Amino acid sequence: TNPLLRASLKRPNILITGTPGTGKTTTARYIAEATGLEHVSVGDVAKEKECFEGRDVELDTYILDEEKLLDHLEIILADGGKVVDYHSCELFPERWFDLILVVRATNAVLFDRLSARGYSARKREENLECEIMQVVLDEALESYEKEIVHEITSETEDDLQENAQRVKDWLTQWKVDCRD
Ligand code: DAT
Repeated sequence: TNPLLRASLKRPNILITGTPGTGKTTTARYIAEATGLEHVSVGDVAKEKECFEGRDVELDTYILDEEKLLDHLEIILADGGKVVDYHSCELFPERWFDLILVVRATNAVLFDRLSARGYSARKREENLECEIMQVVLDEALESYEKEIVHEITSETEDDLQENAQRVKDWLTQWKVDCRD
């Protein structure tokens, strides 16, 4: 397609991903507020549109109807300008996103947050291991161009401001690049 047309019609979509508890939702909300982009919680869309096939009792999670979820998301993301948050990233088509932020957390921070959430010991351990093994980061690097994948942290108010500023700067550059 004509890049000029694309630039004038489309805004970028940004994916905020990471292990549960790392700070995706907090970061995505803050970035949306700071940039004027719209926050889309994939978990909320899945719930609203009932994209579940059942419940995994052992893992204490829902079983996702991926196809149904992706169909709904495709429509939501079509016009761009969305800040999407989800704890996984390999299920989405690569073309959907222009920037991928992987939120990382230290073991101690994540342990406290997951405990505060009332996660079972098993679920907490699984998520801690996921973070230690950098599962989501590797997933992102395998699913998207390395150049658009960035690690960030979200522990303090300063982090939120800094991350939002980075995205604002990135958006400015993105618009310039689209004009070229
Ligand atoms: P996620 O969406 O990745 O599961 P979250 O955004 O709900 O994580 O954050 C988990 C907890 O950590 C929540 O109590 C808010 C807190 N938190 C996240 N980022 C923070 C930050 N930059 N400063 C202070 N608290 C933060």
